[in-house]
Amino acid sequence: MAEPLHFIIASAGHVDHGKSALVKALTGIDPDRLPEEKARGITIDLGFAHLELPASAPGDSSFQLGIVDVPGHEDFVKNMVAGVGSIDLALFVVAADDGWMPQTEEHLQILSYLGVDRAVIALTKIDLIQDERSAVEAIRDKLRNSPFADAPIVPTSIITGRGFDGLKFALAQVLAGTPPPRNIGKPRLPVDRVFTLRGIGTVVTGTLTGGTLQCGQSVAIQPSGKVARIRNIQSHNRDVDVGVPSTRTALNLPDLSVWGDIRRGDVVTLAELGRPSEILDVLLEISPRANHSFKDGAHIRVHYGCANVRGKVAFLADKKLTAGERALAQLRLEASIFVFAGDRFVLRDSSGQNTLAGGIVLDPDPNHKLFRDDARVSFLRQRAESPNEVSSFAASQLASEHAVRPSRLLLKSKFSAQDISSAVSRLAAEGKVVLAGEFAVDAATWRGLRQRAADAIEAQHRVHPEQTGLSLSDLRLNLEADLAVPEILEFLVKDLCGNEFVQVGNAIRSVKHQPSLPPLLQVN
Ligand SMILES: Nc1nc2c(ncn2[C@@H]2O[C@H](COP(=O)(O)OP(=O)(O)OP(=O)(O)O)[C@@H](O)[C@H]2O)c(=O)[nH]1
Ligand SMILES: [Mg+2]
Repeated sequence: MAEPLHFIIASAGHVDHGKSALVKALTGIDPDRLPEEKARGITIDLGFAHLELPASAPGDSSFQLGIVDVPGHEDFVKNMVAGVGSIDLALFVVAADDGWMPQTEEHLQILSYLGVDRAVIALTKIDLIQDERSAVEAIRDKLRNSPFADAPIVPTSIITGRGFDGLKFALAQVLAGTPPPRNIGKPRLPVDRVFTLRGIGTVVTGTLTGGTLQCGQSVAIQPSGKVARIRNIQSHNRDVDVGVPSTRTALNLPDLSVWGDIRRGDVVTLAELGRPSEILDVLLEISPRANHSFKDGAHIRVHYGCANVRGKVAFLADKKLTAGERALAQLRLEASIFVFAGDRFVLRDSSGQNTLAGGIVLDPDPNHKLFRDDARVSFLRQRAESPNEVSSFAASQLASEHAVRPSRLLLKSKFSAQDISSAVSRLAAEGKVVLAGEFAVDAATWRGLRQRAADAIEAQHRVHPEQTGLSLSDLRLNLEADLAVPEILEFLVKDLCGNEFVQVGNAIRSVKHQPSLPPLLQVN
């Protein structure tokens, strides 16, 4: 029997369309847990449940699903966005009697911005209408030109019990074609709840992605950088030694206080995965379905993971972005955030009323001053063209940083160390990168260094023909300003000595050079 596969799904859709009732009917768990939610009959904050689904075909894996139930009310869209940051599939809900409504559309756009391209559509409250065919057709029509255009639509009713088996079957079918969650050795858990339990201490929950976390392990809390040790891990209410990707995960972090040490929106990760940033270079897009534009310099709120921060947009070239357009931009934030290259985010207006755009991080650690520099622009264009291409990311990083240890390359990215080192080997085989000991050096940088070294040696021969050549210490002095890392000089010398040059003791000379007296001292 194959191991069960873990996936995270989230409900989405307009207020009162039956999302929480559906989650309860599917799982037996009421996701509305706050007294105020019970009193008002609406969801305010995220709710959670879990479900096991049998395999869709004999011999296949079964599924363990973590379910996030989101609020549909327009006042709580920010909570909705916090719930759908790391999901594999949307349980997209439209009430048959009410049809397509404003937050149905807004949630659809948010999901597309975050790259969620799989869904099962539940046409709820089917007991309240007569003309089922027209209702299904109307939804299909609205889904046209969206990532969910071909998603199954399943009519359901909590009154008659109709549709739940069909819904589970549809979920299993779509998930059977969904790539299993990736373990790239870079665990991140965006925190969605923080609480304290008597005798246990601080507990945080979230959806773990990108890697595993273990009991006893030391973790970093970003953006503060605080360090803590995991005492205990639970997944779906069971103690586990190791938390795995795409599972709802609770971590007991007794070293931290709920008063100030950790809060919703923080990310639990590993200290070696880098620092947070306040400036991001990004590719922005406005959905072709949107009915607004926005301008250079706009004040916005960036929603990523379970957090949001205020900031300002600076477009690279454009002055205005309208529906269906994309643009390179820089986000300048009021607080630092921990994101990776390749992460997706949503921009909402600063008052939190409207969803404006979405985007993908191209560089989480850009140089603020170089934003409009030509080399920088081509770097960003290259990444924007293929945001999932590890080779293109590695090549552009090397072109910009010149020489990097492969183990430090693209640390804050969604590529595994293995993906990155294979990409570097490929680039080396193609002659785009030179491997110099522990460093990978951009080939153009290497050629430049080689040329400058050759020029310096030839100049030495001209000025001091009586000497053996240029001493290695003088060569180092000559190249100091251009050597991205001093350690690569040794490899440069080896490379030079491969053909036109030769090392003699502590000096390097051209193979053609024969020491002779300077012209002034030569006697005819
Ligand atoms: N007749 C009928 N009523 C339903 C059905 N599903 C849900 N309801 C009712 O619709 C109302 C809203 O249901 P909820 O599940 O709270 O809706 P929701 O989408 O979670 O709402 P928010 O979370 O606030 O956005 C409740 O009174 C439910 O009993 C259904 O299939 N048929
Ligand atoms: Mg609800």
